[in-house]
Amino acid sequence: MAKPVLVSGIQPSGRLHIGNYLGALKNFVELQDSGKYECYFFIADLHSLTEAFDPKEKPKQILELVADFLAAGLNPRKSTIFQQSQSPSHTELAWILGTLTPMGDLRRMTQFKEKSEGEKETSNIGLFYYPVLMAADILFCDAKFVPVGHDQLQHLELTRTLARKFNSKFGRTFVEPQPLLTKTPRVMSLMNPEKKMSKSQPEGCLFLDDSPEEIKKKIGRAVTDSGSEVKYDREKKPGVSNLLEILSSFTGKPILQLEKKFRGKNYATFKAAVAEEVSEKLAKFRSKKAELRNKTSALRAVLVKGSGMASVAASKKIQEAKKRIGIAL
Ligand code: LTN
Repeated sequence: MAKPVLVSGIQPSGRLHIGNYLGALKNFVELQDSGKYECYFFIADLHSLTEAFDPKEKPKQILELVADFLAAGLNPRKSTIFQQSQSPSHTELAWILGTLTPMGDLRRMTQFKEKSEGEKETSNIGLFYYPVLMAADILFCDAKFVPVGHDQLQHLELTRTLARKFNSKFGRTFVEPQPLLTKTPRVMSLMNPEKKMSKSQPEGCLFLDDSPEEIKKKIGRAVTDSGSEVKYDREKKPGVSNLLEILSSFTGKPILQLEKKFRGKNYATFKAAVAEEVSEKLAKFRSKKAELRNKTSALRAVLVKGSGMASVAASKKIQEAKKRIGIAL
């Protein structure tokens, strides 16, 4: 029996932080290495054009993300690693799916509402159309599973609806995908634990390739809460809880066990332990990334090969869809 297909993507829009790693990349590697799936992982460069960007930075961001993929453990011999824009059938499929998508469905999308807030008429159409392109990313390869965070569930639901709609209108063509939710909850900013960790506030953000000194400094300065106990309480102790959550994700140990371990210890001791664990767990990533960073031709080669493979699958699928619709003569 053929293995079920799995697909996911990340936008190339700057350095990855531990939230991206724990919420996505770490999981991608585990799924790949489980050997249970035929995996596609891609650089969602077309999606990344919906936000402000500098064309001089874009190539660096793309290659940087490939290096992140490989340094984290994705392997082009096990997974198809590709660049979205290098598979033209993706956008073609998105057009067709768009003709089945009610405007109201896209207007209701939480991500669209948030990103177009206050600029209803000037925000770009790409932001509005984003979920349809995402549906094409998933449907082109008959993916059964899509590892995503909670914030993408609504987009995945639309993908399922579009697959169903197309199939019932034109005949069975697409597989209805299911989300594979990652266990990790939201990683919050070290400086403001009520807000999601984000690269736009670098002091509160642990980047994957931060040096051990930077990690130590940032965690040392992390906001803690009143009191002195290392206890998990998202409401009353958001700062400490966030650090416990991070420590738990990196060690795989339950929060309860960690609370016990740090009972009677002060915040400084706790923070030092978190910093040490995080920088040790990222040591392998750091050195692999440093090694890969300047090998741009090898990184390019990975994308060229993967994109070729993805293009073949996508153009087969678009051909099938066109036949169903009646435009392939
Ligand atoms: N929207 C996603 C990235 C993304 C994606 C996809 C994920 C684009 N296309 C298809 C899974 C499947 C994000 O920003 N997290």
